[in-house]
Amino acid sequence: MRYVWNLVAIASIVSAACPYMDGEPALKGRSEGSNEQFLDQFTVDDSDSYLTSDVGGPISDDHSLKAGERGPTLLEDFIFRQKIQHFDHERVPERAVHARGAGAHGTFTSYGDFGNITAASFLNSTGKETPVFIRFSTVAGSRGSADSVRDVHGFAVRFYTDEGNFDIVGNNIPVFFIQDAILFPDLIHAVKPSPEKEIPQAATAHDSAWDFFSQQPSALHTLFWAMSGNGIPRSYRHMDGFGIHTFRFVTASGTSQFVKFHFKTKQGKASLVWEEAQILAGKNADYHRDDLWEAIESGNGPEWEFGVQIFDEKTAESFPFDVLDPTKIVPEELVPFTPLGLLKLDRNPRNYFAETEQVMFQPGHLVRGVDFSEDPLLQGRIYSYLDTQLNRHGGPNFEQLPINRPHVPVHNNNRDGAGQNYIHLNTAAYSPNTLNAGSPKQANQTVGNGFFTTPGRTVTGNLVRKTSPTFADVWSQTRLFYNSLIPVEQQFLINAIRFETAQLKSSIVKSNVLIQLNRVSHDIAVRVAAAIGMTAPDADPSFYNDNKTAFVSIFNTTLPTIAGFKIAVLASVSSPGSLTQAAELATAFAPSKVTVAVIAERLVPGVNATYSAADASTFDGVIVASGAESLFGTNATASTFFPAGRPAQILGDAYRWGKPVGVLGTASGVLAAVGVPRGDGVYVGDGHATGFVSGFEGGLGVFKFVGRFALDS
Ligand code: HDD
Repeated sequence: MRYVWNLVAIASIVSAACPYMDGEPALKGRSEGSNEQFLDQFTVDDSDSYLTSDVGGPISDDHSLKAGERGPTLLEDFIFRQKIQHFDHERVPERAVHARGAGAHGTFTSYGDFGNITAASFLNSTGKETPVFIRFSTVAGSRGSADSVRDVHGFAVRFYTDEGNFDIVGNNIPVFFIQDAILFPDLIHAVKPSPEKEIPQAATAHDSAWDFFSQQPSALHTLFWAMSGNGIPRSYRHMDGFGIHTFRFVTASGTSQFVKFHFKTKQGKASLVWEEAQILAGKNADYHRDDLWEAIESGNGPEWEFGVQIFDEKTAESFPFDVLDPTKIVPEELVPFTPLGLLKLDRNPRNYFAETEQVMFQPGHLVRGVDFSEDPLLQGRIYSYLDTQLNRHGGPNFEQLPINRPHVPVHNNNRDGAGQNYIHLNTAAYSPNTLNAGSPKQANQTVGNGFFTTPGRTVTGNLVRKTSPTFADVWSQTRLFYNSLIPVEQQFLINAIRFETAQLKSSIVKSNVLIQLNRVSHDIAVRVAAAIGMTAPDADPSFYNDNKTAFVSIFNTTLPTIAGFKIAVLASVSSPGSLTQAAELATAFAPSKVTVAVIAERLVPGVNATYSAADASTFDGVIVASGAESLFGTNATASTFFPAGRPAQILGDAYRWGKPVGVLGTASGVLAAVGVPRGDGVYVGDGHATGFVSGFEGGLGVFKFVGRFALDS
């Protein structure tokens, strides 16, 4: 038997767990290593081992202990009881929100020494590396729901800094639905499936959600972002992340400024279209987690530039909105983005439960140099996350789980509790003490490099249960967002609202929705009303503005990289030439890190998937190889290997969903057969890959050919 916690690993666990051992703490400086190195000490390798009980003795557990071969199982069968009991307790409560998600490890590298704006140590020198773990998620769905549902997406980042863990628990949308944390249970109850039927899963296309949105119009701005392409990103890699609230950066000497945290994707922002996202939810419910996993495994780990919008409190007072209101962005025209470093994900978790499921983020995980603002949504979150972790873990020691442990030693007087891992040697677990020479000592701004609240941060006021009047205008920035989209994005947004509101049963809710939409734009209200058999209220120009901001549109850019994209080459086993050409295409696309999946009727060498399994929604582009044309059009050969018309459907869907499509050599005739007109994003090659490939790569960078989508006249 070999239980592979080797002696070195055990020694480091012991020293990690015993912060009061003689000499320097063993983990000091470990944050310079990767998360992988840190977590190595907790891994279990079962190779070449015998099965043991939970307490280490070798056993066999493939039969229960019975009184006779046909007899009952005996109470003395501790092996049976241990195995079944552990199984019975395998699940922990899923997250109350953001239950569905995927995570990965990586590294943050600081661009410089930013000591002039923050005392945060992970930003104090050029090239300084800090391990990170990010978990992406959707909000409303259960743990087993589909990745491509329409939703706000979580973007939670943990920096394992050398002064403790710092979490930014953000979203891919820079604003939030409500302005006061006390409304969060109301928001979530309205959005989650109905209590009696638990329907619909992971969707807001139901009455209670829109009842809440229209009664609580602070939700409109976030709702508009979610109904746009931001609600259905191409992948986790293709979305930005935002800290949303205003925070403070504080320097070592105590001067502070407001900051907004941003993570800007280096892959470019890209979005699915709605029908494609819906079909994808059935064809590959794990699409986003697959994409992230594959990108990292193939060496194309995604990157984000981390930075802030930084401004002093006096400047904030000049803005026509309140920066403490989480339903507002600070347009980059007012305060530009200051890049601080690069974040790269490069390692997948080795155990989903231990790492991704047990990571427990908290907005209250702050480090020296960062402070809260008075945003009432943020204030409430500081409580809720700690509380929910207690519920999920069943006790207060969840910070000791490997994925949650800081990479620096923990010294405090918190003691005991379920699942206590540490063997504390200090018997004077209180402060002040003399029996342990006063340790652990209090650390603050000047002593011990401690966390400190911004000096001079003052608040005054009467106790009130009210929203600040400075939070009252919830329509102007909703309209600012809408104005800043290109026409096809505006159309998608309107179509999304049409799709959702057409499923509402209550005409009162529908008319309340129209009242609110009309305060954003009369045009939107009219266009939605037309789809749901209602009449829009009269225009109210007192609400309207023509302002625009850059950086919010998704569809008007070309992606900076297509690495990690996947295209389908449609081939036929009855045309060996088409398979050869597919293989040539795979080689030709390899330098741009685009993967080719060869699709054919059946699996033979060189074919990656069958027509019955393949679907256009899972590919970023589709090419028909020369020789595969017999599978298309009215004379297509019937086959028992796939549903009738599937090859044509893959090509046609790809075109309808705005993807680049291509045909080579003798397959060029299939365009007409499938009803795909020649035009932007339709590539026709003479039978050879060369010039064709670079054109097609350009099409992948365009990603969505927006001219193919209809606009309201
Ligand atoms: Fe929250 C999870 C993001 C408001 C209460 N939230 C959670 C996660 C993300 C966010 C990304 C998943 C973290 C992970 O991957 O483990 N939440 C936000 C953002 C908000 C926000 C960006 C507004 C700006 N949340 C918010 C409020 C409350 C909560 C106002 C309660 C008062 N959120 C929770 C929670 C969760 C959570 C119930 C569920 C699981 C967890 O905390 O760890 O406590």
